[in-house]
Parts: sequence; C-alpha cells; structure tokens
Amino acid sequence: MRNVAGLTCCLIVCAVAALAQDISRLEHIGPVISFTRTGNSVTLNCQDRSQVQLTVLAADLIRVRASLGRALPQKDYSWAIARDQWEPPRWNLSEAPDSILLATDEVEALVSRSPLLITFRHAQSHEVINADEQPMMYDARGALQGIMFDPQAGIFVAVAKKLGFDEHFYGLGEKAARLDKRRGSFVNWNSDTPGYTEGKDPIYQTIPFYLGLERGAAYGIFFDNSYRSYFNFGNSSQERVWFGAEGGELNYYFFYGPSIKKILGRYADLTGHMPLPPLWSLGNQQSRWSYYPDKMVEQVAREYRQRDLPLDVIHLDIDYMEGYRVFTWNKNRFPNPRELAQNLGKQGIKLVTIVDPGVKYQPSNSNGTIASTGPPELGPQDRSYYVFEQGKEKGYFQRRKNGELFIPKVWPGESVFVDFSLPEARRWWGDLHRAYLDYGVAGIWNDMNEPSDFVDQSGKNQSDVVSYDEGEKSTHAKNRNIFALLEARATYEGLARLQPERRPYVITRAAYAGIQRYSTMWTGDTNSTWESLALNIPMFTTIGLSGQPFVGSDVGGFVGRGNGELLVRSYQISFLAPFCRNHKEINGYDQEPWRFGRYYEAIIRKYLKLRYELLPFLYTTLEEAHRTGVPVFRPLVLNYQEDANTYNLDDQFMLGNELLVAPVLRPGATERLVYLPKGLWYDYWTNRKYEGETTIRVEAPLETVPMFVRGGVIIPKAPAMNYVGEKAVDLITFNIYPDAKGTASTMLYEDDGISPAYTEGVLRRTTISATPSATGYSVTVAELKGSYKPGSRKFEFVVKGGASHAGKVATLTDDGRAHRITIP
Ligand code: MIG
Repeated sequence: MRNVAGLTCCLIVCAVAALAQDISRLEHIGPVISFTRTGNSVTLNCQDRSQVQLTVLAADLIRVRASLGRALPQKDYSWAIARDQWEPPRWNLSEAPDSILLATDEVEALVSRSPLLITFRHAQSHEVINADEQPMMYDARGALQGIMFDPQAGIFVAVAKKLGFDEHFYGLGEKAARLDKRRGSFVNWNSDTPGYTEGKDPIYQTIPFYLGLERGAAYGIFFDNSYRSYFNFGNSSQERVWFGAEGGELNYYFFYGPSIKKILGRYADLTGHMPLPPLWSLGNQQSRWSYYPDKMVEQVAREYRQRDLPLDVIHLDIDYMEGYRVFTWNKNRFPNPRELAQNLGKQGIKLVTIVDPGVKYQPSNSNGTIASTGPPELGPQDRSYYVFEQGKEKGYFQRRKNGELFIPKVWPGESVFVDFSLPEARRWWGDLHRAYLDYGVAGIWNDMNEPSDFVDQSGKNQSDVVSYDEGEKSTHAKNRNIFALLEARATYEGLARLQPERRPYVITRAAYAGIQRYSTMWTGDTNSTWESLALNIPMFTTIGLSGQPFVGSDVGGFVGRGNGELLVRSYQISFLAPFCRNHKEINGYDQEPWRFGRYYEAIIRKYLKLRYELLPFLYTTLEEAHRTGVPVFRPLVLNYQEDANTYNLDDQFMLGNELLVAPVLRPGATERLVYLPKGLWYDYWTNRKYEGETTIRVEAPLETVPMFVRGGVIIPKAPAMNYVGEKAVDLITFNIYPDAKGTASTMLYEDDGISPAYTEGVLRRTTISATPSATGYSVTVAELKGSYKPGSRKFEFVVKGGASHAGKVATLTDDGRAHRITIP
C-alpha cells in the first residue's frame, strides 16, 4: 500500500516537473480577425474561435480575459474580486494594420494581430514593461491530460512572458521559498504539509499574484484562476516566464506601478482591503495542541501573570470539543466555558477556539445518551450531533457527482464538509459560532481547510465532489483552492452578524486571493529548527507583498524540539510580526517562554514588553496596511525598490518605513552583517548614527536583535503593559530621530480598538513634526483629525541621536488642539 502510494506520488511529482519544463506541446491562440469595443472593453475575435477581452479598469490596471478555442462565456465572476465597478478612466483605442493599441495616461497595451501578442508599455516613453514571449496557449489536443488533476474539468491554459535579464519576482503568497522568486517554479494546490522545509511546494495557500521588478520599475500580474496553477519565473528557460492552470479562463489583471506600493494599493482595491482586527490581536498569544482541561488553561494564564509576561490571548486547540465535533464543548474538560472565559477576562486574556471544516459524520444513533434540554453545544452528542443533523437536513454538505455524501476522514473520523459556495450554508455556518460567542470566545482559528483529508491529501479522493458555485456545479479541480476563502468568509460574516459591535478576529491556514477581507493567517506547521526560523522573514515579507498584511508563524516552531536560544531568536522576529503566537504540536516539548530557564525567559520578557510599548506604532502601521494595502512587515525592496542591494535580501526586514531589523538566524552567532540603505540610520539600542548605503558588522549577543531607526521618523511608544487595555495609553513618548536636516515627522493612528466605528470615521490621526528653529528645536502637534476622543493625556518628546538637542525632553498635555513647543 505504502509503495503504491509512493509510486503514484512520484508519478504526479514527475509529471508536474515535466510540465514545468515543457509547455511546447500546447497550441497557440489564433491571430486576430476582428475586434469590437464596448464600454471600457475591447474584444478580439481570433481565427481559432478564441476570444480575448482587454478591459481598462484604471489608468494602471488592465484586465486580460481569454477563452481559448471558444467564445467568452456570459458569466463572469470570481470569489476573489471585491470590486467590479471602476471609475471609467480616460483611455484611447487606435488601430494600425498589424496592431491595436489601448492607451491610458499611464500604460498602453499594444496587441499585435498575427501572431496575437500583448505588450504592455509605459504610456509616455513607450518603453516595454512586460511582453508576451509567445501567443497564449491551450491544450487543444489533450496533450497534457496525463498530468491534469481532472481532465474533464477543463483544459490547460498558459501565458508566456519575456524574462528580463535582470528581472526580479516577488509574491505568490505563502511559499516555503526565498524572497526573490526569479528562477523558481511553483505550483498552487492548497496542501496540508506538516513540517515543511524550504523548497516544499505547494503548501497551504494559493495567491496567484506576483510582482516583476526590473531597473527599479515594477508591474504586477494577478492570474485569477483557482484551478491548480503553475508559475515559472525562468526556471527552465533563460528567456521565459510562464504561468498557467489546469482549466478555467486565462484571466489575469495587469498592474503598472512603477512603484510597488502603488500596485499593492490597486491590488487591495481589486481583491479587498484588510479590515482592522481588534487591537488586542496585536497582543501576545499563546497556544499549544492542546491545553485542557480548563484548569490547565487557567494555569497558563497564571504563569504568564505571575512571571510578569504580557499575554492577550490563549488558543484552544481541537481537544476542547466533544470528540472533535465542531461547535461543541467537552463537558469533562470544559464543563463551564463561560466561567473560564470570565476568569481569563478578568486578567485581560481572551480565548480563541479552533474550528475545523470537518463535521463528524454521525447518523443518529438510538443507543446514546439523550441530550438534556439546554444549548446543543453542551449536550452529550453521542446520540445525535446537532451540526451534522442540521446540515444534512438542509442539504448543505458536499456531495459527489453521483449524489452520495462525500465522506473524508479528518479528526472526528468519517466527516463531511460544507459546500461553502452556497450562500445559505455560509450563513448557517456563520450562525453556528454562537456556540462559542455565547460563552465569551473572542476569535476563531480555521485549520485544516485546504481541505485536508486523511484518506488522501492529493485531493484525488475529492475529484468528483461538486460545489454549487453560483449554479455552475463545478468540481474539486476548480473549488479546492477557494474552499478556505469561502469558509473564512462564512466565519467572518457570522461573527460580524452575531457581534456587530465588535470586529471579527479570524485566523486561517489555507487561502485564496481575497482572503484578507475575512481573515488573518499563520504559516502552519513549521519546524523548531534554524532553517525553519530563517524562512520566517522571506515568508512574512512575501505574504505581505501578496495582499495579506496580518502574518505570523508559530513562535519557536511547531514540529520537533526547540531550545532556549532558538526560542529567543524566534521571538526576536515575531515580536514585530502582526501575529505573535507561540504554539507547539501535541507531543512536542513544552515551549512557553519560561520552559528553558530564567536567562531565556528574561530576554523574551524584554521583547514582549517592547512589543507592547511599540503597539501605537504597530497599530498605526497596521492601519496603513488596511488603508493602502502596503504591509506592516516589509522586505527592504518594498521601501527601496531602486536599490539593487535589496533585491534578494531576505535575512532583514522593515517594520513600516521606520524600523529596520536584522535578526540572528544561526545558532551561536553573536554578530552579523547588516545592510543599511541610503539615508541616515540610528542604532535603536545605542542611538549611534550610521550613514546608509553600506553594509556594517554589528554585535548581536542573544540579548540583542540588531534594530535601526531611519532618520526622519518619530516612533510613538506607550507605557509597557501586560495586555491591551491594562492601563490607559497615557504618556505617549514620541521618540524623534532627526534626518540629516534635523527634521522628523509621524502620524499616529488611534481608534477604540474594538468596534467597527473606525469605518465611519471614529478615529484619530495625530500629526507631529519636528524641526530645528532659530530658538531651539520645535515640535508641532497639528490640530487633531477625526472624531475619536481618547481623553486628555500627556505627550512626551525625546530627541534621539547625537544632534545638538539629543536627549532633550519636553512634555505637553494633549487636549485635541494644535500645539507648538520649542525645546531650547
Ligand atoms: O492535523 O489541531 O496546523 O496548528 O495544532 C493537525 C491540531 C491539525 C494542524 C495545525 C496545528 C494544530 C493541529 N492541526
């Protein structure tokens, strides 16, 4: 059995590898024979009956949609897209004997008719940004059928682009790979891959969006196709980039920058902006598989508090349930979940429960215990399991083509999955979360939603499973990669409905593009190894460049045994990641901050305290991500895209535009090299100044993660606390790091941190600028913007560095009005 499985696996892997080498067996799209214009679209009719539609959505956004060998279908929808109405931009259509040109103010698409090739150019200089290397391709004769997941579900389609000699690639979401994807080859097929190492592909998520960067100018391509897809950035060819999928339309969006930040903003407009999660989700979180019974959860809380370690959240993994039945509580382990939540709540700690998509397959059984009257989630479940009963009765579970229920095996044993493409099923699933919220659970963690199936992780066992899919009744080939997106949507919308006064907090493992509208994420089952730790940086930055700003990884690693040094170095990265949660596998050695002795615990405490002090800054940066699509945790290339030294730099990162962090990623290392881009930099710990565009060697004993602050910024800090809301954010210290001219500025963002009122403008922006003046050093607090009222509190200004006013401090009482003070 094992051998057979191994062999099949090899066949699939080999076939995929072969495909990566060879798209030459595909047919080319035919030449253009005519075209029509309707609204902002131009439709090209091709000799082989293919149709291609180019639509101008914005001056820097053009959609290319092609149906190969047949006419474009009327139906046009995608689960990923958040916006389909765009302000009609100004653009021109012109025609020449051998070409058609669509030109906006920023970009033009030149379509040669025969062969049909699309070239995107800069609208003013006509310089080529990105060009087809071959006409679009499709598998008209079934040449690739042997390797297709489900040949009945579609035909292989592909696009080939010219590869620039010095072109770099970023994005594709969660990949166990380095930052620059140049020369890489990737597959998207959401997969449960515990203990993955660098190079493992695919893993959990599918974000078919990438950025190309050459000579400092960037473009983006979002290939919105949920079938198993392939991206090859010059892996097998010196000249070609190609991407394709095992079915569906050749549907992609072309974004022109040249700034990466601008592209990320557009991508967020198209696929959705991340809503703000509750502020406490930026707090420290603790998990393991699994804390139970309730007494142990309380003990974890007590340890944190007694040891003066900050903590906002404890996670309950799968063992809180009655026999892994989702939306139930085990009555022996958690007899009184409400009381537990209340006890934790008094200490400022919130509960997050895991929810898997597998619903135990449990036809009613007359031998079990009869449920007493009372909420079904607290009942015995053995005679009748209400979630299975309701879902079956309503017809919400996935079925095979022949009408039979699809019965995968997951934690509860035989299970069923919900067809989340059914709007009523999503609503029902969302409402089921009452079984948690009623007891005070504050957030939901969606695991196993690739969806994982112990019968067969490749998806073959699910190949004939049908989803409603807007009436298309499509199969797994199309729906696997969007299953988690739809589940997260059901969860998010459910939480928003059940608690309209609170922001939903959802965490997911699997995803498709657009997930940021509903959920935050973590990078699944990493290892407690230095290699796995080093992957944190390129993975977090890449996920951020792919539209998901709220990222993080199990601090300390999930699989295998860690140690104090590894745990400390892990916190020295994650204390600045949006999701900061220590988590461990069921049989793993304990890994809470105190488990390796006081020396390590003290260092971890220092970084957790610093995280809480930096929360005003972290939250301000998160709000920027929400508003602009530009992530919190950034690769240097995002802030310095003209600087080629940053193009493959993946052992350093930046937090916003302000902080540069260079963690230690090897055991025993106590120094490292750090690249500082152009500008003035301050060592965060010593305030020593450096002129940038240089590589320096710095000391990095275990107590210290090298951090640098960019000259010209102001970093706001709150008092240290052990959970969000423990103390009033009174005394905000603004640390001023002057640039070469002595000036610096910031804009602090604040709101109530918990309700959706910020979406209605209940928020506050405090703009502060500092500049040398004739009489001293002036700090200006502009008149406050927004209707959120934090009440009166003290501001303190501290000038950093060796400047003449360094070390000088001034304070004022913030009353919402403009102020100007001069430090003599
Ligand atoms: O098959 O719920 O990635 O975080 O602890 C393993 C148990 C299922 C995988 C998740 C991990 C979680 C674990 N889960």
